[in-house]
Amino acid sequence: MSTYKFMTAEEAATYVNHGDNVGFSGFTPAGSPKEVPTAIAKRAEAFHAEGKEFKIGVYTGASTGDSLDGALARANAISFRTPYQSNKDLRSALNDERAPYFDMHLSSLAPHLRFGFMPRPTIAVLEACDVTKYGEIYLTSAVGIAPTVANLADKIIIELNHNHPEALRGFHDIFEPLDPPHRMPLTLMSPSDRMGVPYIKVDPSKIIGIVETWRDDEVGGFTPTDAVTDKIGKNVASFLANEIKTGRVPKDFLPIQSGVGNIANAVMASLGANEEIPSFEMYTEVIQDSVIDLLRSGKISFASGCSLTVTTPVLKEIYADIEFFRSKIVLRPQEMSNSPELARRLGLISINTALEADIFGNVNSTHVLGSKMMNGIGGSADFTRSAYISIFTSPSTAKNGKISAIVPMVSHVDQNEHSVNILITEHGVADLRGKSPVQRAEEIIENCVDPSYKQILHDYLKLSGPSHTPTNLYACFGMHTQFMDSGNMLDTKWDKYKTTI
Ligand code: 0RQ
Repeated sequence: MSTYKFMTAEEAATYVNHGDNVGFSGFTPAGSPKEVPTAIAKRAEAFHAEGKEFKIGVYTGASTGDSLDGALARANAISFRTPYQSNKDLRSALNDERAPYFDMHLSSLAPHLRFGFMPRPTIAVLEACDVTKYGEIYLTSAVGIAPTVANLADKIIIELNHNHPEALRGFHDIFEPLDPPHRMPLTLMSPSDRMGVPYIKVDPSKIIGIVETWRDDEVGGFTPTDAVTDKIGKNVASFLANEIKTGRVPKDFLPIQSGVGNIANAVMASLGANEEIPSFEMYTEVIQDSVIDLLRSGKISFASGCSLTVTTPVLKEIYADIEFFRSKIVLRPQEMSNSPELARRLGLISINTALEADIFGNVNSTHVLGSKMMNGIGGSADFTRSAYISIFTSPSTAKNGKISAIVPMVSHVDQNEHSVNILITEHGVADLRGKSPVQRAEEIIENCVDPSYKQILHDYLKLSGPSHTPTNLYACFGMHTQFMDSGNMLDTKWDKYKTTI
């Protein structure tokens, strides 16, 4: 360690210049650098005050904390951003076209950087709990794309975060595959297998400086479970318990992947509480608070993820009991945690969240009214397309019932009807497997749609004559346009549209 130069975040930021592309560690606010990006944002503001340009391209694992995405967005310092975000100021910036954003599958980012599909990150800023003089970097609460950007960059800045204990060494399984045509199989046969090493190894001469910090991850809390999210969680759990009973899912169960957010957190709590679901493993990207409770109770026996996206009190509890968790958690690069090859081999049950779904089973998880980006597709499609069973959950309505989450046609497609197996709302479960579009529409309207919208959707189906997928191109966005006009989809009337019978 003494071989490296310790410096302030402000000094480290002077190595970052206008036009640079910077790769940051982290996945969600977990493991994302905090001091250096904030200092880069201040540097950008100083340049802008002098009338000079200063913008950088930003690569990270997924979303980050406010000290990275928020600070850079507010400083108007982002020339390009990928692959996922969830910060309100960055969301405004990209929706106002002030920060070009490329929403992409998380498993694809590291290989696409290596392939040269996007500009090479020349500087890497990595949060670490330890660095050896041999250039072995031990990461903190997430991995993300850190191994790839560390290898591709010419210069590496380490944020040494003393809030993460050196005892975290050993929690990571770092492996970077070769690229085609030399790619070999990822050899994991179960979520707890390992195939890499616990550190990133770089040429120590690339490490230009170490910035010390004691700042916590900026993981937000969760909205407490309410009647709707609780019912969604219970519906997921009883659906899966029934799949075990019928033999469609093996009786000792399969590994679970679960998405981000309040609903995902509630779903995991319900799975934990259902006595018909046996103890299970997770092979997922984000390990949230509810997973930690279930690891403690033994309901989850092992969790493989890309990040420990837990609130600060929960992270402190993990660190206080780190030897208990050592044999139960592994953190991997997103190229492994989100690998479609592994999702298919391990037989994952994927559970992700939709903003809206249509009556045929297409899912939109990213765009409000087709145009405003919420967060991004994240890893949802990495898992959905390759899962043993792919499940999407959503409350049946949003905005106090003025929006139906089930519509005639989604206003943006993230997952298509060919990949979505099961749709679950607080009202029930639609099993789309093996059903024609018309049968799927009946299943979804009957089981998932809020009662106040059932007739509107049944009537929509009558606007089209017999066809494989009865779509009326005049009316398919009628519920959306009604919301834009009156602020309530319940006002939708179909008689103003031409029928296509
Ligand atoms: O807005 O808070 O202003 O009321 O959308 O909804 O209920 O808080 O849901 O926190 O579970 O997030 C899809 C965004 C859900 C998330 C999404 C409004 C609603 C509310 C959020 P308000 P909730 P959650 C793993 C896998 C994509 C990536 C993914 C996500 C807000 O799960 O980003 O799955 N998923 N990755 O009111 C307009 C609709 C709406 C709507 C809800 N139909 N129209 N607004 N809202 N439905 C993770 C990673 O890959 C890192």
